[in-house]
Amino acid sequence: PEERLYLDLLTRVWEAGDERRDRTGVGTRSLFGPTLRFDLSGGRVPLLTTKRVAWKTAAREMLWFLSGDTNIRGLVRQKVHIWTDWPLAAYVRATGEAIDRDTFEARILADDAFAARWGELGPVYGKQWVDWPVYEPAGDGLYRRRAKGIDQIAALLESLRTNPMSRRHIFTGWNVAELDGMALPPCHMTYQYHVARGKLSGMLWQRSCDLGLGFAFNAFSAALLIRMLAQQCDLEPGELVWSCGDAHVYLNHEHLVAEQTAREPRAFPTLCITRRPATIFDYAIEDFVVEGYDPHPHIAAPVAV
Ligand code: DHF
Ligand code: TMP
Repeated sequence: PEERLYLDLLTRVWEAGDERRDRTGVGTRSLFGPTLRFDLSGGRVPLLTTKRVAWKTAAREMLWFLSGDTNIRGLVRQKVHIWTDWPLAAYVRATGEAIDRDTFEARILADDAFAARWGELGPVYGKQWVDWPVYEPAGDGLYRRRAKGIDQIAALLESLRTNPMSRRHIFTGWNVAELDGMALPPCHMTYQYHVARGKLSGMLWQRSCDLGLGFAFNAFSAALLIRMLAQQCDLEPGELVWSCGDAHVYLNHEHLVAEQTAREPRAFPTLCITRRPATIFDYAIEDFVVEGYDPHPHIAAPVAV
């Protein structure tokens, strides 16, 4: 099974990676520049089978990106907790208040002003993808922000439809001028697409990957997005090419590496999209069905904040 590519990378990074202190203080072993390719034909998606992956959580996150939302409230409402730790850490840093995750999330849900102040991740993925800010001259050497920014996703679909052979099917979250305001600078930062023989392939450039936690989500999400885009352009799915800068394993994920690499990978499942929504922005979680997913049990691992 194709999952071997991932398991081999996990092993290689763990055994041969450069051990270093990282931003989080946890420590990682890291290798630079791996590329993995996954075949999406027949509806197959790279959803890991050597541990159960919460693919609906990843799909909800992708829909949240496409909605342009950057506040965790929209995720917490759907019981998606994967982004809570960063606003929570900012809150604790700013106020010194000892508050647990559940209480923090409850306040995000209950209190509009609290959510607006503390649930915001800054101009991260969703903002840059569908509303990249544009400034225009307002006279006297001043610039004013245009009410509506650039919708990179709509522009991408337009270019896929009208000029499929283009080498410019790209969108990116890496807005250099706005990195400072983001809770985390984008990890899955640049996406490029390619049309050949009626198939849509996609490449994800990920600057930094937590192989034990983030990878499972990132690979599935990137494949899901290719599938949605392909459906919207009447193309068949081609390949996902995943290219990474710093590919690392956190030192406190040793148990995950040992357990997961000891397991026998199974065939990847298939993803069925049960409806054709009017636009890329109209998908709902109910539209996605994963078939033939038979994973080994989940392996819990701490996330480095
Ligand atoms: N920081 C680090 N250190 N690693 C990450 O993977 C990461 N990912 C981010 C933000 N910052 C990050 C956003 N994506 C989980 C998965 C993806 C994600 C953040 C967190 C996570 O905790 N996954 C667990 C639980 C999943 C669940 O809630 O169901 C897992 O076991 O997959
Ligand atoms: P960094 O900004 O110092 O690179 O830290 C970000 C960490 O989060 C790093 O371990 C990579 C990980 N990460 C992923 O692997 N995938 C993701 O989608 C996100 C948001 C983060």
